[in-house]
Amino acid sequence: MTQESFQTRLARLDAEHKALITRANRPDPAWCSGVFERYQHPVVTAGHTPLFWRYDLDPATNPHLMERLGVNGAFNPGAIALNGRICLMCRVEGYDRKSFFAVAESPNGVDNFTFWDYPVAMPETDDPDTNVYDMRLVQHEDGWIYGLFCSERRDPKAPPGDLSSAVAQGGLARTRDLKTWERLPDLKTKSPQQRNVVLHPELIDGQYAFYTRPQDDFIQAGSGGGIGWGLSKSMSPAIVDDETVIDARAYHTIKEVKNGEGPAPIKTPKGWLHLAHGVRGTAAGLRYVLYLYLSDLSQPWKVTHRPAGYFLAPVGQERVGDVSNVAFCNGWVCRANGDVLIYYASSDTRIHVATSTMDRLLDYVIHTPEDGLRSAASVAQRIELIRRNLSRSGAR
Ligand code: M1P
Repeated sequence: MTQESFQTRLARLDAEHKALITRANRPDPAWCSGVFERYQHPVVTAGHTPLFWRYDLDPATNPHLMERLGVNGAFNPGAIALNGRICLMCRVEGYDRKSFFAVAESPNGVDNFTFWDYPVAMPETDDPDTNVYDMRLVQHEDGWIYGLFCSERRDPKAPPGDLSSAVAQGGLARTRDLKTWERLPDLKTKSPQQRNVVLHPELIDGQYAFYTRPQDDFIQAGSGGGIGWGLSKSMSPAIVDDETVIDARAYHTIKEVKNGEGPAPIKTPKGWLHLAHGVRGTAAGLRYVLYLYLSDLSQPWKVTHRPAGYFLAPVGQERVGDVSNVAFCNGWVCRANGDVLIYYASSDTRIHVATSTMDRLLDYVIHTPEDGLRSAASVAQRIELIRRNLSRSGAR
């Protein structure tokens, strides 16, 4: 077989990469829920990572221009507006299955995402992480930008032949610029496992407040009842002695197997707006969807509104990927004009944006009825809606 020359192949790869990262992205006209817009293309994929991260570009050491350090996926990003740009702290996963953090920035938040030249070199603790992922970026009122992420290590209690059992803990770090990071000790709680740990952006009675996800096992929530809440006197070390479940799992709902706080909640005039993921079991495996809830402004641990069901579920090609049937979100940005950019990943593979406004999201969260937890209650809700619609003059 004839092979392209090094230079021809490099020029082609370069052109394809440039075309991908500069491709315009518009709302998908076929999607019309009224709650949010979906977009035609993912905003960040493995293909967006620079060629110089993946290929040795020296013809002397890589004459076949082989992809030596491939990238498998880019997903589950934290998000923040910084210096007028939208920055996504992406979970980039190499072919070697290790995840790391890297910033992709865009001028408008919907296209033209470009990775910074270098990924984040996150400092380790004395007990090095095997894998780090799913960073929440929180601009805290104390002035720091905190990064909260899952730090995963092999279970020290696993028998020698068990190379899968792992322990997940809440990794913590802080920065001013997303480039230089100070690693803090992992969050301490009484739960054997922690994932989806999020920092509340404001102090509560002078203490740091955490959303947690107490869990018995690496995958299974076990006795872990849902999204927890707890306070710590400091961030270094951060110690939560008491976790109270504020958003519980429930039988036959979208969050019956487990749930987890997404990004840090957004402060609105009506309360704290939260985005979370819920997981249910199906014959085809777990299904991850996103939901919203609202909590009290001065007592954020008190949930005031819980719309039933999901707000966003994976559709079409989003349903397929390394871990199929997953929508996951740990990053969103609320602009000063009330526009909200929601960065969700599909199937642990790629990143999408959904756009909405604070007004629409509050309308959705406040006026969508709660889950009645029984078919009969759901039918009653629907009949009530149908009656109101049909009794309107002009209705059919
Ligand atoms: O594979 C789906 C998700 O699984 C985990 O989320 P959770 O802890 O809620 O089960 C995480 O590994 C997440 O990164 C992943 O997207």
